[in-house]
Parts: sequence; structure tokens; C-alpha cells
Amino acid sequence: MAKSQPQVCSVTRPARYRSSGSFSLASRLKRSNYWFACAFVRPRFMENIAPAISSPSGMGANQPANRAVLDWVEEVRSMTQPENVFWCDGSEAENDYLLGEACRQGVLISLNQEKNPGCYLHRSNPNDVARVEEFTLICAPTKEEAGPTNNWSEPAAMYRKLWGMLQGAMRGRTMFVVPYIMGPPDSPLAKVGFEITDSIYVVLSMRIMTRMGAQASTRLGSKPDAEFNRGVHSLLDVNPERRLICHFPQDNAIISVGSGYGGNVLLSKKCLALRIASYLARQQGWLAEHMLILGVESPAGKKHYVAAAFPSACGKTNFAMLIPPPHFAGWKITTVGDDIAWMQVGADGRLYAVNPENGYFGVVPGTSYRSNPNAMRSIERDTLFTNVALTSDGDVWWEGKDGSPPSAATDWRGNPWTPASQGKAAHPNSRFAVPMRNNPVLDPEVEKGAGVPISAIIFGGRRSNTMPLVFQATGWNHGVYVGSAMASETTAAATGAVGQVRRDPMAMLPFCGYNIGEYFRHWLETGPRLANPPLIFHVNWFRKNAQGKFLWPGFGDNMRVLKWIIDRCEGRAGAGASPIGSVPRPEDLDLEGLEGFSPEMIRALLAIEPEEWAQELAGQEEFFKTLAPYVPPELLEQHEQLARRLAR
Ligand code: GTP
Ligand code: SPV
Ligand code: MN
Repeated sequence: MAKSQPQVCSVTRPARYRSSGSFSLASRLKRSNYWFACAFVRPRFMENIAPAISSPSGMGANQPANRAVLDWVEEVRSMTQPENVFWCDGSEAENDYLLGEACRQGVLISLNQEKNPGCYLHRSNPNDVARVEEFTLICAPTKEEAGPTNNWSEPAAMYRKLWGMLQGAMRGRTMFVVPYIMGPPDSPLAKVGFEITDSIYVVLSMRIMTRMGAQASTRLGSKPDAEFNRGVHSLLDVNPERRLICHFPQDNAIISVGSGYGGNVLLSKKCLALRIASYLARQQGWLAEHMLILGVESPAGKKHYVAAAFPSACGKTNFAMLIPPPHFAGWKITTVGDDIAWMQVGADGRLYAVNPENGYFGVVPGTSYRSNPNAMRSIERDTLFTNVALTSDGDVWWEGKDGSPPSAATDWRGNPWTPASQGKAAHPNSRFAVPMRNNPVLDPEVEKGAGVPISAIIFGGRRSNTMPLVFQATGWNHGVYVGSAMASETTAAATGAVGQVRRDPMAMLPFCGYNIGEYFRHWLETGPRLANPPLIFHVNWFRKNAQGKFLWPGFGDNMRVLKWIIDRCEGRAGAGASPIGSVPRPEDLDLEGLEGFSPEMIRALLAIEPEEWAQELAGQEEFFKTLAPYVPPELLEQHEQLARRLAR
């Protein structure tokens, strides 16, 4: 690991973490007035950390029947020494109660309930605003099993360290036990998890993002050997020096400490549904991928599903709920998932996908009725916002929202903000968490356990040059190679530099829970099992001109690219052959109704520039070298063939 070793946690916490005195005025106000009270009475900072709640009788008492769960919770309880344990049942009454408590404690601000019914704002600690890849570890028995792309620790040593950090870590707090199901309950891939957490924000978010509550305990049943994921999360003191996100794939266990944010702590999401699930998928012969799933229906009623892997903050949520431009009247896009796909080979030799999640944890900045109306409609209610700006009338604001900025607001840190301020009002990685049922274009098959059949797989990255708007791989192995070598400019979704091109195979670099070479091998082996494999494509919405402006309008207009992809699946659309694969000629794309768009622009978008591809080849080669000796020879062979085609 790059940084100094985290120290063992001290059990005494600064007094301010335990006191609730500063919230006393707010607590005297009725819930409907919280947004008002919060805006004026609350301290500027919001602590993630809040003292124990004492729930009314009957609340928080949903102990499951499973002895293994009870024993494990007791083990964690005696280690972390919380003031009390709250067993979640996922009910409406429980949610109402916890929302009230979270507001009273200052963990949430209730927004203007007339404008934003059921909506709340949370501000994370400013040191804790994104995933921390450098402190995310795969604790497999050997370093080789974690592979060259993952941070690794020997499991026993890491357990010892984490247990040390967790010793007494929940003193004075409530320990919540959150049962949840990932996947449609009747999917053979569905998984039960339990997350233990001392963050009420995590509980409220998990209720949105997963199928949370008693149904999970019921599904698990009372058999002592029934399989479930064990997740332990503690905020500790939200100190970046003591932040670790650790996965134990062989134990189906996750321990996350020191963070209160997003993918670090909603253990169902990146930790279980990608890192642990990808490991299980390799063993069990299915795929767990960082992919959206969308349905596209033609005016004639013919429907296809596609899955697309773009790295974090590279357009999955937007693509998954796009509204086609007026010229495509009668075409309908529906969302199955916006971030994660679990896929298996069906009896008919097609690939079938389910969305394991129950909600969307989406990037807020840039979201508007112009760019993504379906997301805007989704977040009109029942939404938990994190790190956006707050207006004086209890509304939310962010860069790129419709309308002009408010003349004065409170920024994501809780400081006064005006349009003249230096910093941004909303953090670039500010997020909404919203139940998927709010999506006006939710696909009717979203609960179908068997999943939806995938016609096309799309890989894509954020590349200002080199990569054309779209191209098609020549076959499965070439497609796997395209995915394995893909790259993207880094974004604010993870800590670290933004805008740097890095290789991110299948958008899984931060999420593959085992050796990436094995993962490539698994993809290669899946191809021959598919009598009817999806076609594989690569897209780039982010190519720029010499002035640094995006060449492609993106968003709804991505329908034009999707239409070409669907037509290719149906054997209709034309394409030109190129060294990198099949690239549409300008006349193969339906660009009618695109305003302010010139023939030079589409030529620039589709161009394959020899100097850029020479660099690209070198970049891929350098990356594959860092993965040696694990890259399957089939992929190296694909690379060589590409080099030969480009040299001709
Ligand atoms: P994660 O939730 O981090 O996995 O992100 P995501 O892949 O779902 O990305 P999302 O759709 O939230 O988009 C991220 C950012 O890219 C937002 O600021 C969007 O406004 C912007 N974006 C999305 N699609 C397009 C597009 O087609 N063109 C351009 N220029 N920007 C886009
Ligand atoms: C991503 O970073 O890919 C996300 C957001 O989807 S988080 O849940 O924070 O990982
Ligand atoms: Mn994501």
C-alpha cells in the first residue's frame, strides 16, 4: 500500500462525537419544520457520526431466526461495544422513524417537503467524498489470487488489524443490522447479505439501494449453513488515515472502516455485487459486471436489450434512461439497471442479465431536464442527496441544473456560497440515491428472475482523442480484447487525479475481486458457451476537437449510435472495415435532425488517426506488461494482429 500503515484505533472518542447538545433546538421542532430549523440552527458541519438512538418498544427488534447470523452479530457486538443493537425490518414505519432520528441528530437535513417530498440532504465529511481505491484491498490467501491490479493483504493479518481498529469502535453509538437481498428474489443468482453499520445514513441508503428488510432474513431461513455475505462497517472517526475497505472473497465477508461515503460503505454495491460477486461468478460460471442494462424497443414493437460497461462517472446512468430525439419518434428506451449487471448463459445459448440493485446511486452534477429528464423526474421525490448545495428555501442545487444558479446558497461543505464564489456549490461526485421504482421508464422485466436476453455488449470510455464514436469488434475474442484494453480519463468518482487516461479493463479495474488475468480467461471461456453470443461494440461520447470541445452532443443523441448497434444486431446497418473493427461510415448513421452538426464533425468523430493509434498500441502494450504473466495469450495475439493491421 502506498500510504503509511493505519494505526490501531484508540477507543476514546472526542467528546463532540457523543454530544447531541447542539441539536436540541432542532429536536424541539416538528419534523415538517426541520429543513427550516436545520438551515438556521444547525452547525455548519455535519458529522456522519451520531450518538446512539433509543428506539420505542417494538422498533429495531427484528432479530432473524438464523443462529449463524445471531452468533456473528453477537461477536461483532462484543468487539465494537455499541450502546445498543437495532435490527432493521425495512418497514415504512421504521424508515419514518429513522429519517426523523437522522434529522434530529443532524445527519440529514429535511428538504422543503412541499417542493421535494420525501427528500433529504446529507453532507459527508469533506475528507470523505469518493471511493478510495488505494485503501481498497482483496484479502485472498495469496497475492497471486488478488492479482496484479488489486491491493492485497494476507487475510489473517488484515483481520487482526481490523479487529484491533473495531475494538470498542461503536461505544456510545447504535449498531444497526441491515438484512438485504441483491437481485430479483426469484433469480437463481440472488444473494442475501447482512450489513452491520454504525451509520444511520448507511441504513437509510441501503433501504433505497437494495431489497432491504425482513424478506432477506426470511429468505435466508434458519439453516445454520445457509450462505450470506457478512458485511461490517464502522465510521470509526472518519479519518482518512484509518480508512480501509477490505474484501475476503473466500469467506464471503467485507469489513469497511473509516469512511461514510458511497461505494466505500454501501457494502451491497461495489463490495458485494462486484468484487465478491465477480469472484463467485468465476467459480460458478456467470459474470458480475460494472454495466448498465437497457431495453430498446422499435416503433414496430421489436425489443432488444443491451449491457454497457463504462467506468465510473462516464455515462451509464444517463445512457440507461435516455430519451430519443424527436426524429426517433416511436422508439422507446427502458432501464433494467444503471450500474451493475449479473449475467448467465441461458438454456437457449443467449446471455441473460439481471440488475442486482433496487435503486440508483447517481452522479448529480450535470443532471438536468435537458440532459436527463427521466433522472430528474425520478429524483423529484424519495431521494437522499449527498453533497449538493442547499438553497434558502430548502431546495437543492448543483452545477448544470436547469435555470440560473441561486443568488445565495449553502455549498456542499455547509459554507455560504454565491455565483461569485471560487469553489463549486455541489461536489463533482455529489450523488442521489433513489428507488428504481421512481424511474418513469423502468423496464417491465426488471423483477424477472431469469433476466433479460442481451443482444449487444458495449464497452466505452472517456477519451478526448483516438477512440471513434463507435466501432464493432469482429467477434467474441476480439471483443474481449477490446474490453480488456479499454481506457478512460479518471473522474471524481474515486479520490486522486482527474482527467488522466488509465487502462480500465471492462470498467472493472477497481471492482474485479480476483486476478484480472483469470477474469480475462473467464470472459474468453464464456464465449464458446454462448451459441448465440451478444455482439460487442466500443463507444466514446467524449472525443474533443482542437478547441477542447466535445464533438458529439451525447445524451439523447446517443440513440443514433444505439440505433446503429441494434441494426447491426439485426444484420441491417452498413459499416466500413477498418484495422480496429467495423466503423460506420457517416451515411450509416442516422443523423437527421442534429442541429449545428457538420460533415467535418462526424468525420472527425469516426476518424482513425495513425499517430493516435500508434500511441494507443504502445499504451495497451505497456498495460499488458504490468499484468504479465497473467494476460491470456489469446489477448496478446489479438494485440499483435491489431498492430499488424494498423501497420499495413
Ligand atoms: P457511476 O455512477 O460513477 O458509475 O457513473 P455513470 O457511469 O453512471 O455516469 P453518469 O451517467 O452519472 O454520468 C457521469 C457524468 O457524465 C455526468 O456529469 C453526466 O452529465 C456526463 N455524461 C453522461 N452522458 C454523457 C454524454 O453522452 N456526453 C457528455 N458529454 N457527458 C455525459
Ligand atoms: C462508481 O464509482 O462507479 C459508482 C459510485 O457507481 S460508488 O457507489 O461510490 O462506487
Ligand atoms: Mn458505478
